[in-house]
Amino acid sequence: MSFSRLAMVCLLLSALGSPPTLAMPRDFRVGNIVIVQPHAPPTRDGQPNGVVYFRHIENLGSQDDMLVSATTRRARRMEIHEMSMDNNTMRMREILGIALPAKTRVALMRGAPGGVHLMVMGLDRPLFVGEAFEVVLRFRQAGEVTVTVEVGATNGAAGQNNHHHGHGSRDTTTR
Ligand SMILES: [Cu+2]
Repeated sequence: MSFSRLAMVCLLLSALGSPPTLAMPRDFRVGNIVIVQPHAPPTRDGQPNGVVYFRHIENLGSQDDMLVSATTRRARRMEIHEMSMDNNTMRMREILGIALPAKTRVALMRGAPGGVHLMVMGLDRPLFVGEAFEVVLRFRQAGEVTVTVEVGATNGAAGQNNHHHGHGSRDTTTR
């Protein structure tokens, strides 16, 4: 390959590597914990709460770990939730943490078994597609890490924010 062609390829690659507007979810690491693609669906005007999902969180270590808390400057507080069926009604409740067994990858996408997610309670303003915000995650063993959460329809389910019951939104019942 000639030098100029190589230079061209490099130019193309660097152009691809830095998309100016369309942000892609990224991966983060702290100790043996890898946090893959933190993302959040957009929220509507007046909707007080949002949700953060991950493609997965993986524990590469040989010691069990647990995600025990999360915080963000964008909201009053965050909680860890899981979904369950109760008399044909989907409910969610706060749990103490997300278990991350050694050498295991835990799926935390919308619709994944268990329906575990991070709830962002009391947003300062709506989450818009294309923006990003920082969340600090605390793991019992691995410690603390700041991740960037991309807002977008990364799960192919845009506009379906109404699986969240009982958190102050009026229109939470599924029609
Ligand atoms: Cu929730």
